Amino acid sequence: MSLPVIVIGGGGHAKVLIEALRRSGIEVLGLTDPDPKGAARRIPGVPVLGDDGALAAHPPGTVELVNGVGSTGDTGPRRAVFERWRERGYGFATVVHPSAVVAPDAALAEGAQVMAGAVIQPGVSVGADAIVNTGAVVDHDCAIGEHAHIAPGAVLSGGVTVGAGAHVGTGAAVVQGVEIGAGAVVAAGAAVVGPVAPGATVAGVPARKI
Ligand code: JB2
Repeated sequence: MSLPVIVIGGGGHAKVLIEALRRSGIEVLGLTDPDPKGAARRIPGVPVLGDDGALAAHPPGTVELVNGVGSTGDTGPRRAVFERWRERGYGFATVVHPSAVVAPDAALAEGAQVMAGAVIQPGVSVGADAIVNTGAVVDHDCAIGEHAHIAPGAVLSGGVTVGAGAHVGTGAAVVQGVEIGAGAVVAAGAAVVGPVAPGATVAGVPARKI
């Protein structure tokens, strides 16, 4: 049986995760946020345990954490949350919305999050703490690095590699076999037809460095 979970963060991403967790029958003990009152307003119906100090009452092994801090380009703050609590011995639950289609041989690492309506085809690997967000399509044999974010509606054709911490924006399309470097940002709606260097930002159709 899976452990109950605590969600770190009380914003938009946390709200979406809590819906996925509840639909999956996973017990959500509550969430933490540096602004507990604001979080309670934003996400009604979920116990707000306080700021992250509240985790002291829930030691590693008694709960799993869910990283509710999302990202819109800079994946650093999200990565920092994952690494901080991992170092203190906590494990992170892998979250898959029941409406997602995930091939049986796809490999989802610790803390990976696959949101409603996403499709993950055979041979795909999704790294630790990475997000495949609402309605994104990840076709066969793609490799998504840790902490990367494939935003809602983005489409990766077969064999695409996304480096650690990279962000593929909402509705972007990436042709087959392309490599997107670590920390790169693909703007929303871009069409990526060639490699993207680590740390680069690309936008447009076809996508060019900006
Ligand atoms: O260290 C932390 C921490 N840092 C930020 N610990 C805890 N417990 N909470 C933290 N937070 C909290 O995360 C902030 O106080 C804030 O309440 C929340 C972030 O909320 P926000 O709505 O600004 O962003 P988000 O990360 O939930 O969502 C972004 O990324 C998603 C993937 C949004 O832009 C969404 O539109 C997007 N879908």
